[in-house]
Amino acid sequence: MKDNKKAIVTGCPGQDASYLCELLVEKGYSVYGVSRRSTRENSNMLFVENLTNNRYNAVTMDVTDPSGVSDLVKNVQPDEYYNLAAMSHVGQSFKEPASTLMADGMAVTYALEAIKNYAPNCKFYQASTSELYGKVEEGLKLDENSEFKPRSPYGAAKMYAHNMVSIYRDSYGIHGSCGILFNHESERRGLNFVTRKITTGVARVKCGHERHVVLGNIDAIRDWGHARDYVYGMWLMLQQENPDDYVLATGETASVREALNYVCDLAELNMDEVYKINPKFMRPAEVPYLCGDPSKAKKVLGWRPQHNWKSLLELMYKSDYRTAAREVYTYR
Ligand code: G4F
Repeated sequence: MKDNKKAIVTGCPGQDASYLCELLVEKGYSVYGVSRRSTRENSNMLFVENLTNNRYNAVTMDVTDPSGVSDLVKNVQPDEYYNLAAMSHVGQSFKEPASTLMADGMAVTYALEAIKNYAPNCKFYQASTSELYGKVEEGLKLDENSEFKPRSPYGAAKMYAHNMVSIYRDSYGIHGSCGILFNHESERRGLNFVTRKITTGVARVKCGHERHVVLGNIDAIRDWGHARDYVYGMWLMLQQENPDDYVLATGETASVREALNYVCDLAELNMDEVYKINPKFMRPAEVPYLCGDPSKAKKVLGWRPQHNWKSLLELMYKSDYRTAAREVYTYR
């Protein structure tokens, strides 16, 4: 690797950026970690900033501000740009469809324009998503050639971004790659995503802090892997000579119900006594089933996920249990 490669990483308060920044600093990059002022206090961000000393540069910027994005690219002259900033909660995107389009769609065009104009050799990674596929037949394993039919404002905005990367690749020769990532979770996952709601919720019930875990559609089926494995896949994509799109997934599925049951078993609790359903967590349109086929990433990138949904949930539950056990008892 050339001396002191430079990378811009957006979405720095998030789970994925925290793992990616750690990886890049470890590999000797100078990292410019972008976050909005309002999200700087997030614990993942502070964790990264503390850990990474002088190779990590915290940048406060909004990715929906085109002049901020182009100034950053012009000044930094990055070798790699990882676009992880997004309004990433699918359910919430129904409540704020227009701002989701700005953050998850338009911001990608601003980044691509900045790269085209000021750093045309910079390699670009776009966080695409399995939400692009929408409602598919159960049992199908989805790959890079499967049809995209998004069912949420989030999915639609991400589809626009996905198409723009391919357009800039074909039209201007930009090295832009999209990772079509299936659900990826970790001990750092936001508390409003279902795996973390389950692991933290069950841990809190076990410790007596709460009575129930309250969920929405527990019949949904997902392909869950560990975020640390997936950010390594992002990095691998940008080390290739040619840009391309890759599915990252485990190829295994479980329903939300199975995930909950598994975590309740770990906690030695009876699932039926632990959960409640609240329709407020149901979505206007659901994606009932998603399972990925990561064959291309395995073959071309040599990528292998180290975790499946069970080992992932076990790590998450143990971490959340340690936290809950330290908390003062609040419920009886
Ligand atoms: O954990 P989730 O909110 O993840 P979702 O919607 O699949 O999206 C995540 O993965 C995508 C990759 O495919 C990313 F692009 C996206 O940014 C995000 O990271 O929900 C998973 C499933 C859904 O079917 C949801 O309806 O769990 C169901 N669910 C049931 N009860 C719930 C709940 N989801 C949430 N967030 N909260 C619940 O109480």
